[in-house]
Amino acid sequence: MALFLGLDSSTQSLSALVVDTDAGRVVLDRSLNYGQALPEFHAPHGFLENADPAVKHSDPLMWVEALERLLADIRASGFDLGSIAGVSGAGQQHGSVYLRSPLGKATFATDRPLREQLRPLLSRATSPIWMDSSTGEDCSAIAAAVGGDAAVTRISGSRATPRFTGPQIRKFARSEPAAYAATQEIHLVSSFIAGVLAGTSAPIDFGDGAGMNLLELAALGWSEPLLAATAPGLAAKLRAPVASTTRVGSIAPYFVERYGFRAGTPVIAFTGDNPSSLVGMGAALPGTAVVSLGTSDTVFAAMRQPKTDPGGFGHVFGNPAGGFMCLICFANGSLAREAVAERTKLDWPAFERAILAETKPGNDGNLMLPYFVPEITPRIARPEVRLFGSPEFVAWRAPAHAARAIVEAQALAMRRHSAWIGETPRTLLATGGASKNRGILKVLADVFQAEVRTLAVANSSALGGALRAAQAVEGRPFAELFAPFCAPGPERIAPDPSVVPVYEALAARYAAEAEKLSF
Ligand code: XUL
Repeated sequence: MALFLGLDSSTQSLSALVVDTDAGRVVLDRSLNYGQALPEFHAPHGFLENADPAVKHSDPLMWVEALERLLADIRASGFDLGSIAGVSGAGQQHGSVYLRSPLGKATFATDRPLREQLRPLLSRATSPIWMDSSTGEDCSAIAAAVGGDAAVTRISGSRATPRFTGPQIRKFARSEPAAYAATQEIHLVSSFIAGVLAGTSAPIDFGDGAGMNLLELAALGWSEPLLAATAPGLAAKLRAPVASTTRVGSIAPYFVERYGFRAGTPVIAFTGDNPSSLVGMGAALPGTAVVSLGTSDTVFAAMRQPKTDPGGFGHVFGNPAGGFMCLICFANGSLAREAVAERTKLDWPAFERAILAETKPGNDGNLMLPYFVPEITPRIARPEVRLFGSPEFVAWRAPAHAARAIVEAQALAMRRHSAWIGETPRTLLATGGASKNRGILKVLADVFQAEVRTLAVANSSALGGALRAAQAVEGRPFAELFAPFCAPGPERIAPDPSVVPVYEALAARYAAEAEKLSF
């Protein structure tokens, strides 16, 4: 029996998943929701309230307390953590933790909770997370200092992006210079949790490190010009980034004593939740793209070359299995689908029927621009919903056409903004809540002209952590691990080749209208 633990410290919850690689089975899958389990941290959705809607911070001690609570729950359930042969995991991307002395220098007494012992180490009480968009000024300054957006993209794989860590560090350094000067070590959520587990200053991996606007992709090291454009003395506060397969240490004595881990259990570098999901979906080899249909929608895929998006929307991150991955994030995902369902009074079965049985590809020329909230891709500053087509449709009196219109617009946006990758995926793996909806999957298949399949995996990011630990410790190739854990279900949703001309025409109309709104 070979058991490996994967953790996913995400925005709203912490998940733990254990795989038995000999048996090819998931033997434990548990989550803890911060809002429900830790009300004392006043973060019902994982982040703290702020008068400024652009500011989104979390308490990093909440993530640590969640770790302790979840491990305690697992132990109390009778699961022997001493049987774990390796640990890895993931964190929500871009969020950062600021320490006044390195984690590696701290020793933790086993008779007091970690949150108490870590509190004095924080040089910034709260952590900006990926939902924060308050750094527009810092993005402009970083871009200007290194020669413009194109230069930042060429170096780091993304243009200066408000939620990315570099602009967040810059804002901290200019608004709280004394606290910044007192900071000796800066972590991402991923390296912070790995460091706490291993009792060491765990380095940041290439997967998550690429979401900082600080990593030079070509050299896989911190970029001198970007460090200089971001904040003074930053290089000294970051450890050199490492490959995601790196063993960062062994489980700290604290966790051996308190939770029964075996002394010496290897801790493998943690990565970002999306790079980890790429592994957990079995999509770490080029040729398969993942469409994740969640609160926001994301499209990601492994890449053969670290190619950047000339349009400035896509990101390039390190692929934990080696090489690179791309990711494109759309803010109007489920939120927008829900808004249309509500407005048309269609429940989900009716929404699915509307697409599959009551309308046809191209939607009789009806088109929607569905920006119910400000959009990241394309950049739309204010909510903006526009309808073009028949008078009935434009007046919101054609519910079935409205259902197809939102989904076609989303699929067309995904296709348009992932075209820069330069590879037409043969298969799309769909995940997330809305991937249960056959109508949405059929539109994706037709628009992308790719077969769409779904997986049974729910916690793909935690699963990715467990598989990465197994790969690093046992040396098993990923392909061997993917077979039992990431096999797609039997259903295959095939594209209809006869609709290609219809979607070529609609894609052109969608692009022209979206262009008029974006900045
Ligand atoms: C990706 C991103 C989000 C977070 C969510 O760039 O910002 O997907 O990783 O946890």
